[in-house]
Amino acid sequence: MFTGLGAGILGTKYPVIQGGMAWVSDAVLAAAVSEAGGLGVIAAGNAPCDWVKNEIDKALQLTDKPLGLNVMLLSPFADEVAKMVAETPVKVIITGAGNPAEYIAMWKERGKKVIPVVPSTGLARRMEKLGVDALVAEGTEAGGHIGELTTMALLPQVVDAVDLPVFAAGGIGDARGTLAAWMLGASGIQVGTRFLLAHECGIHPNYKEKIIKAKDIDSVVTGRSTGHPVRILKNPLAREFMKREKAGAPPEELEALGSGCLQLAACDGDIKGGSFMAGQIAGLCSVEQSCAEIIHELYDGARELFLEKAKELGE
Ligand code: TUI
Repeated sequence: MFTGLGAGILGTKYPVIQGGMAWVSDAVLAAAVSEAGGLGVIAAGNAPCDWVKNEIDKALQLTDKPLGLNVMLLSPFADEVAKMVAETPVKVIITGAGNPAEYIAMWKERGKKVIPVVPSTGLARRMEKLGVDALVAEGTEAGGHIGELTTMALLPQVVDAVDLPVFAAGGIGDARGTLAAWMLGASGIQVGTRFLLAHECGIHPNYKEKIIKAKDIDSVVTGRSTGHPVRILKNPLAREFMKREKAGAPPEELEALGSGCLQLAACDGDIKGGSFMAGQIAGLCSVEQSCAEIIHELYDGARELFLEKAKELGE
């Protein structure tokens, strides 16, 4: 078990990572989060390497604070992106949706901080042996591509399994969630859904509206049958996907149905045909704020809450 805050490893003021959300986390959002003292993260998602390089260059013009890149390992461009980012000034590399083993030595040789997202203690231990700097333990409450375990169950088990800083992700949307993560042993947090409502987040207004209107039970998990479970908000696309999945549609048909739909949601605001990825905590996210306000509420709010609780328990 590692104790202490994770801001040191990130080189940031706050141990708060902005989740790398495909088609959402671009240069503007990432730079705004970094300027506000968190770790801004550009999401490579499924995008071509040139697009990712361009976003990195843009973000470096907007901030001189530490920046991260999320490498989505299921992407057809993952290998190219992994090699490209090694040669940039990006300080932190976060990986998702797979095992980054083959890239870790290359990134470490280039002085990068490497932080894989893990859905289990097994992968956490394997990553520690390969010399990563920290982990993100992401529970199934998260939006997008997810694992099986809840944050509540996964986080303390990962914390006990390794001697590395662990950032908690999945279901964290306010000061209470941040404090709960600390209490479970996290050194920091990764937050996605709440940043969808940041003023600096350039997604289509329809996407923001869907988050604001979302209730606790408004997300569903599609794609379990294809081996790529993805949490999205309910809409006609989600219902069609579930209908075909239930009817036993082949994985290729389902993959084809889902392909490109995240872009339709984030860029075009296609209410019916878009894939609106969001975590279960969307029901709690209802105000649009600046990145600085969000980080302040999460981090300083958790500190205040801790002092209040300690007083309450001491009485
Ligand atoms: O990666 C994410 N969330 C994402 S990626 C994404 S883009 C996408 N679009 C369509 C289909 C699939 C992806 C949207 N949201 N979160 C991090 C995360 N990583 N969640 C789960 C995992 C994970 C799963 C298995 C990490 C490692 C892993 O390892 C398996 C192995 O090989 O051991």
